[in-house]
Amino acid sequence: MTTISPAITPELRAWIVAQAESGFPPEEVLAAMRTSGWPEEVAIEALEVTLTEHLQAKGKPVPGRSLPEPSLEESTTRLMADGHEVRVLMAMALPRVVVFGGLLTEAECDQLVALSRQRLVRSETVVNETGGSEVNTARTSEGMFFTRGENPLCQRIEKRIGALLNWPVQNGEGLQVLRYRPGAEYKPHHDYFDPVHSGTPTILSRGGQRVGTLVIYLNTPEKGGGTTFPDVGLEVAPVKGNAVFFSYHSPHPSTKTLHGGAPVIEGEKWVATKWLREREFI
Ligand code: PD2
Ligand code: ZN
Repeated sequence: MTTISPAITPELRAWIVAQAESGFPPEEVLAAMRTSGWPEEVAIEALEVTLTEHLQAKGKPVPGRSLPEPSLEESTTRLMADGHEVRVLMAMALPRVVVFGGLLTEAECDQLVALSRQRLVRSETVVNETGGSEVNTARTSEGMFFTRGENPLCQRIEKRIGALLNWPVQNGEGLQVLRYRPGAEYKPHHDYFDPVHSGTPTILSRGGQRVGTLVIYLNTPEKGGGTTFPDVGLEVAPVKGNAVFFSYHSPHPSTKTLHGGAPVIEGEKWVATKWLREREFI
């Protein structure tokens, strides 16, 4: 994972973790750092970065960190998102999964497909060592990325997603559109970036970790193409205009967010994916 400040040496990191594990509260660790001459701002950043990384690496939630989440306390059946009514079809606690009905209208789905069709190229996946991307047999779809706010349709959809999931529009990556032809699939994977890989710091420098995913179905395939969550035996049916949302508080399998796109058996499958980052995505 990233080490933003060069001041955080491996020795300092180990010392901070040891203090925390011995039960010293962060204020006392901070006071000790101040006494040994660390400027307050540098000490706070070192503490924050080190303890966040330590908790994340252990798959534990980071206190005070919020996640994208629909306001289901307002209603468990329908929500208003930027003036658009969305149905809640299913909600699950672990993994945190919520399935929405009617997130996009039929016309919006068709427009998104029309705007992306000519720009599709064979999908690539992240190369762990470098943070770059390459073609991979685990993902046999074709895809393209819109930049955030690229056109009025993207702007409208992004605003709706931001309102639905209570997450800043700026923290979202641009919408990605994927087309799967018969036989194409996306083998089970996690959407977060694994901290152990050497390419991860480069990816995280653009807005931190991914903390949530929204896959929107832009058509209804004839057969196959569900979104699967193998850890819990869940399969979400791909229905035009509907969407599946899931969030993950840390980049760890304990979030049970392993998921895949099952092979399309008949017809095509089109989806738009919105990934949500911790901070502004640049
Ligand atoms: O198309 C899907 O169902 C799917 C499955 C798994 C999409 C993604 N992951 C993704 O875009 O991350
Ligand atoms: Zn995925």
